[in-house]
Amino acid sequence: MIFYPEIKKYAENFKMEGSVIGIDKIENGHINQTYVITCEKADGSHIRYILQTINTKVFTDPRSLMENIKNVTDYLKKIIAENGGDINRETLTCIETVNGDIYHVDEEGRYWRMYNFIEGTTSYQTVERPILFENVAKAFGKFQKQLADYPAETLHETIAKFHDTVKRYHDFEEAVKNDISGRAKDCQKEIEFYLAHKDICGEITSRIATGEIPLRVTHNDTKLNNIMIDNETDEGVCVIDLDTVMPGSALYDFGDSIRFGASSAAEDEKDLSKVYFVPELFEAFTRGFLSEAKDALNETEKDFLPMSAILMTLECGMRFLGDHLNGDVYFSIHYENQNLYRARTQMKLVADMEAQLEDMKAIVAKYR
Ligand code: ADP
Ligand code: GN1
Ligand code: MG
Repeated sequence: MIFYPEIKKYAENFKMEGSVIGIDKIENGHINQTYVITCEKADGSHIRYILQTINTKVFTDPRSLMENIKNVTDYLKKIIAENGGDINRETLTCIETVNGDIYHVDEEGRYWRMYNFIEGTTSYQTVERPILFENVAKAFGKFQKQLADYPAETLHETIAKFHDTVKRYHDFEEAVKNDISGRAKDCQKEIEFYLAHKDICGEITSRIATGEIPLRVTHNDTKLNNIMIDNETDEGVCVIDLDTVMPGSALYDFGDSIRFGASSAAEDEKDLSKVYFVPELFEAFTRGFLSEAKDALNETEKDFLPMSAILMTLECGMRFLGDHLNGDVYFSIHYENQNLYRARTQMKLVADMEAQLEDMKAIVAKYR
């Protein structure tokens, strides 16, 4: 365990049990800074917490964001308790500050928050076994069901037009046009690929506009490492990273999970021969998701499940490439050109899924 001594004083603003004996950093998220705080209690036992700084470049209204998370997790606790579940494990708990607040603002204006650590679980970076992915699908499907009656009008929109793929396309075009980092000349092939997909960007948004696809309370960032999976049972225990819970389409959650989880390789794999769409994983996820969500979804939503996977992957790829062109200002990178590598894997996956669209539709037909 590496101790980050400068972090201790921020942790100590929260009501923890025991005293801090260790601090680790978790590097797998692209947005927030995440630390694991280990405390020792008077009886010698240990308890862990998650301490995060909220990325205020991405979430410009952290107060509203934390209000959403507090209200959503309190609501989930009620539903979980009614169903005989474990409220301390099946959803996040916001730990209060010593002043009774849900976040702490430090001397530099950074926002900190603390959650309970979900013990006995793992957040996976790739699907190691198909059953894991089927269970993840069930957990995300269940999450949507639990929030089906949540008063959506009380939720703040933490990032406007988050999955508006048409807007994302225009942002990407801007990044290409401005080329502020001078990198466009080295990624012409990639730029052309994304620009050539303009026509499909509106497939979901246009149907939300007509009401064919309804808005629901959704998670909007359903990647595999945003769910904690039980080490013993492989069940999806707790959906985390609730920053983007807001009104959206169920298709965003389905599509984004496929984007990340139905890939053979890591999101930034450099060797594209190792990156391909895995239909068996698509099937496992579809089976799990529809087993939970089938009755709640309408026919148009079911029709567009395969397309949502293409669109969410395309959108994320445009965001990665746009960020590369903008000089890596949004997604954390750990080495040079990481966003370009990420954009390339998304291209490969989009192309694979386009080639297999009919097969994907046949899989959905089996379970819908
Ligand atoms: P980001 O927005 O940067 O992705 P996350 O909230 O997803 O931040 O946290 C990053 C990682 O930290 C997660 O992928 C997971 O591995 C771990 N993590 C976050 N919250 C918890 C928690 N409550 N218990 C255990 N691990 C957690
Ligand atoms: C970010 O926060 P994290 O790492 O779970 C991003 C998602 C992207 C994802 C790509 C708020 O998710 O939208 O799909 O990276 N989150 C935000 O890996 O922009
Ligand atoms: Mg995350």
